[in-house]
Amino acid sequence: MFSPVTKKIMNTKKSVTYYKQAVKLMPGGVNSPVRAFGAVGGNPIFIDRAKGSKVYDVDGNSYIDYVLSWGPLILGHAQKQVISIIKKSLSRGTSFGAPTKAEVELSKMINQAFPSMQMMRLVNSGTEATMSAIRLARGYTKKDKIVKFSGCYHGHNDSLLVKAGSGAATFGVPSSHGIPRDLTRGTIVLPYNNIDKLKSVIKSRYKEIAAVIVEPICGNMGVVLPDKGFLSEMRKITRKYGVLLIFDEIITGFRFCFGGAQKLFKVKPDITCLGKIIGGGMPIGAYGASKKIMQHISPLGGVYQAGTLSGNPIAVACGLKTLQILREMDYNKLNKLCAYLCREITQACNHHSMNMRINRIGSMFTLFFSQEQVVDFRTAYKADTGKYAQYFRQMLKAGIYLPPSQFEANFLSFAHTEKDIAFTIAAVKKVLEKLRR
Ligand code: KE4
Repeated sequence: MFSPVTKKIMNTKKSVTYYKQAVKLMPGGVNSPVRAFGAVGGNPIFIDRAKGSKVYDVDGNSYIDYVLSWGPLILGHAQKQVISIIKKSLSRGTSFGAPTKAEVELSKMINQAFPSMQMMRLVNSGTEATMSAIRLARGYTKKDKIVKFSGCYHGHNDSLLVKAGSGAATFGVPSSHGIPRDLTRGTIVLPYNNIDKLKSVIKSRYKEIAAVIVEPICGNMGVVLPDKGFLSEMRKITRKYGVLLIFDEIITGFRFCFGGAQKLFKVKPDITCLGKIIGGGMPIGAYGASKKIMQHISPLGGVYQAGTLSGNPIAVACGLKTLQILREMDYNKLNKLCAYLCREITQACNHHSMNMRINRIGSMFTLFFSQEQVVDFRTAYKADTGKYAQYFRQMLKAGIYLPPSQFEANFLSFAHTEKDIAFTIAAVKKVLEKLRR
């Protein structure tokens, strides 16, 4: 393989040692598949600690971090006030299994930013949030079918780990072993950004369809933006035919404003799912809707959902402090810094006549190794993942920690400095020079 372009990473011997032990104990040596570096090759580095925009591996190497734990660390790692509130909260106990004041405060804060969430439930992960939202939609409408879009990921719920089956608009096929076909038959998978297809399926099958679930801005096929009118037309057709609209804002919630895509695009979903940033790096998820819909959730209604650690005091304290700080932050400054980085990367790509595309919104972006505009899963899938893997490995050696998959989003935090961005741009230029040869 290429020699390091900017020798920054001394060695990763301890990561290799831990990895050899880890693979004997955990599938792939990890607790979530994408962390295994399967898509980019090589062994994962083991992180020892993090601060601000950087992570430090067990061998003492430092990396500018664009993964940020897949989105939650928008304030940067180990933010002083956040750590202090966690310590304070810890001293009062870790979990009570009973309601607390902080859950009221966090729910109020979320409701201020997401008025469509008149009522909500705090849960422990994004997967739990979307799983509960689907069950709520089915219970509320008394209908069973769910529409999702290929390339959108909503966590590992059986009903949603589905790929387009033959005759895509008929029923979905499990995209994982261990899921009975009966659990995916109720899921219709359509192409993202194809409003005509969605309209025709809803017009013909609205009597069976409980809800449409969508990442209003995709992060899980890489960043893919909704075409102009896609979300507003989706809202119109679902409202007209009595189909609920679920926005999965687990990535987008509080990512580019003190609200979500529903605020940016002025499209109000029936149910919203949140996660990641609202926990500030601690395990959390949330789903919410109008009072009328949420009244169907137990103990008020017949849709059951529960959780031992739901609304956990430490996670809630961390999330509440994160949102309190975010409410005062200048998102424009962060978004502009990301725009500058992406402009410079684009210029570097053009300089080297590299076939690459960048999709960006706010402080999240994906660099696709593709000459084609990426507007859905079909076009995303054409990207040169082999080239991405080389780019990833060279950038890692240069001290830049990118998502270990072409089909993920890069994130900036408020802790990323202009110096970090300049260092990153210099590394990109050197790596692209190398890749061109
Ligand atoms: P969790 O269950 O992982 O907290 O959330 C699932 C989920 C739901 N909806 C969206 C839009 C998501 O992006 C996610 C999780 N995102 C992935 C990364 N794209 C988490 C990383 C991982 O799986 O390790």
